[in-house]
Amino acid sequence: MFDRNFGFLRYMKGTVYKSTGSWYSVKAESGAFYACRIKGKFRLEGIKSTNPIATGDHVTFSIDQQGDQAQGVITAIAPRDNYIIRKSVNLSKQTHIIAANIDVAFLLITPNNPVTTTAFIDRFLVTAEAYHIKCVLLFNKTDDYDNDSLDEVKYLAALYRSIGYECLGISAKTGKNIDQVKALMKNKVSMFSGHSGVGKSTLVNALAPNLALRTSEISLQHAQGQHTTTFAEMFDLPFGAQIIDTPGIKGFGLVAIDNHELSAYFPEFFALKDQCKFNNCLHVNEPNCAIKNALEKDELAWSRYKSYLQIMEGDDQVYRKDQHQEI
Ligand SMILES: Nc1nc2c(ncn2[C@@H]2O[C@H](COP(=O)(O)OP(=O)(O)O)[C@@H](O)[C@H]2O)c(=O)[nH]1
Ligand SMILES: [Mg+2]
Ligand SMILES: [Zn+2]
Repeated sequence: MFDRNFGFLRYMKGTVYKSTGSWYSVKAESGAFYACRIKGKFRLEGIKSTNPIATGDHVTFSIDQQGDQAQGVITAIAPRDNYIIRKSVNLSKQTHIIAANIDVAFLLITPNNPVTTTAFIDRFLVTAEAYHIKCVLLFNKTDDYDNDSLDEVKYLAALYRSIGYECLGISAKTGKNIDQVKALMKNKVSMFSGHSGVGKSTLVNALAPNLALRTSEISLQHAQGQHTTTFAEMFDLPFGAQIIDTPGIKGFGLVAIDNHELSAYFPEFFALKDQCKFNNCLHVNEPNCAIKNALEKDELAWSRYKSYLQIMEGDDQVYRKDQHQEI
């Protein structure tokens, strides 16, 4: 194809590693990075977004050679497997896409220092399910567990494994099972989440020394300030994996979940719901509810049901409809 000046216009495919709002750093299949702009409008089905292209997006771009400086123009964006959002700071109806095409979300959990509750874990898993992102639970600081913590983590790992979630006990400090984390990350785009203090930075450091990520180092107050917009950034790790760093964000942005949709994001509830008497059963007050029957027989965990009710009743502040907040 020729451009106006009869020079060759090269089209290339690449992945967005960084976005600043007007410029994008795109890594081409060749491995070279190009600074790119957007040309034209990108309409994305169903999303009112302040930013049409985000870190993790797969794009097509053309190269415009201007002297020594090769500049790219993004001309197309591939359909996303998934994306995570947060509500835009100023424009109430708009959302900001933080990142796209995440293969695995790792949730770091510690029983103590800090405490990670099942309510928090379940809220995270529900959001990951709603976003169609695979989730792995990493119980960190195993080197530091007393007997009670060990029992609790064993119980939780068995519970979440029975639902279908991969669980791994690790120590970012001693390196225990870090190779298994690497194996889970290989050839994939990963994201790490969890409360402040669970060991995210220590883990990233164990995976890739010298890569100082900003993960959650910026306070929420700062990140929500008027002129600060959160931009995620992707990094290559030396063992053939990518990590998406989301400064100031400890989890996902929230999707609005309808009460009738909610049990679809609890896989073990979803597996039973066809056996409820009413096909629109919310599993709360209805008779002959398969989920409540299973709970009575201890075939389902009460902690999961409690989380389900909390999310449904909106006790959980962040789960109001039409709100997109971080968790
Ligand atoms: N004993 C122990 N301490 C850890 C481990 N991982 C992290 N820590 C400590 O936990 C604290 C918080 O870790 P950090 O990586 O900053 O957590 P972040 O806020 O999630 O990034 C630091 O004092 C770490 O040294 C671990 O596997 N074992
Ligand atoms: Mg940190
Ligand atoms: Zn039911």
